[in-house]
Amino acid sequence: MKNLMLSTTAVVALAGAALADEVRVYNWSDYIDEDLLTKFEEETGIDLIYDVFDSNEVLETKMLAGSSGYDVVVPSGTFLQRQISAGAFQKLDASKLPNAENLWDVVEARTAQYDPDNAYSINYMWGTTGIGVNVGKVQEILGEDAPMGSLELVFNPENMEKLQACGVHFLDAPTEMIPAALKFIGEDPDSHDPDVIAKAEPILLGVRPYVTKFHSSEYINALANGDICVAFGWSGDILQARDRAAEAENGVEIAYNAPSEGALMWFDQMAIPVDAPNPEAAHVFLNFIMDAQNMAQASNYVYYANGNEASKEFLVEDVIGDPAIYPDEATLENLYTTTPYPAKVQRTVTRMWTKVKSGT
Ligand code: SPD
Repeated sequence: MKNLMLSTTAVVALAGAALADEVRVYNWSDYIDEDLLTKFEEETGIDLIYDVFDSNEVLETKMLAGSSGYDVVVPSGTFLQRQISAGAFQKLDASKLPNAENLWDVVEARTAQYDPDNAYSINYMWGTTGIGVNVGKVQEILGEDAPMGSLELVFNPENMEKLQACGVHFLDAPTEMIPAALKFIGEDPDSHDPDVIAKAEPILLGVRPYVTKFHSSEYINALANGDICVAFGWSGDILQARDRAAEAENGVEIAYNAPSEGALMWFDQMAIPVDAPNPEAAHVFLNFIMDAQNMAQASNYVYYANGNEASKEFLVEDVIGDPAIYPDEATLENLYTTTPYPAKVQRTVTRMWTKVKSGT
């Protein structure tokens, strides 16, 4: 009788158990409910080694060098596309992923632009890049009508000069910050034309003196603790900062706004490296993640939308009902996506970013 109660995940796990007793996963920081990791080990009997990163560039360096030692990694769509072309991933074995029936065709249609037929990846989470504010502090400095939902807040030097006193973090992510600066001046954020991309440099250098730090994960606690008042960061991370501040009852009110001028929409995809030590266990992990209740538990914890339609009935109202997480039609129309830069343009972008960060 007991066997009859086994979930699909456990059945698939047992089938692969002889080959798979360890899985190594490399995911973004602050991106999962750790109870799910324990649940995976208990349900499948597979040991899980879970490491984190906060930069696509760091992950890409490992993927392109090979022999990362990881079984599952999570690049964003544009990076995934380039890494697929470089031969970094293996095709998924659909026969080992019965929970793929839970996936959401609307998201699959969008992720197919990076991974045709979604042959190499499944969507984990998706979100937007925008502005996190400490509402009280920003209004104290810029007044009640502070442009908290506009790129004016972070790219207009007059605002940034005033905000530097309370602290501003920018993502250390050139492929996000440069498109945002281009959007601010009305240029195509997905331009691959070096002459257009060059227009982002004076915008970024103009506010550089007022940026406290370029970092892609510290801003969560820094916002929550009141150590900074503005972060240009990722939607769910800023919403997690909002909750951490509320839990601490420290009087800090954090809000997230997708910029009114338009926000980047991105997709983080789980994929199996071509040289994964344990692809069997990797498939078991992906199938576990695609379980509707597991996926809902992850989204309910990290405040990011996921690509799993069946999970929606298990999402709490604070998540499924928040247009900052699950955008309504009007919000969706104001989101843009980007495509990978060709190698030569990428080098230009990397050089520009080094210059911006050093402030010279
Ligand atoms: N803390 C998790 C943040 C995940 C952000 N994903 C990166 C998206 C890049 N476009």
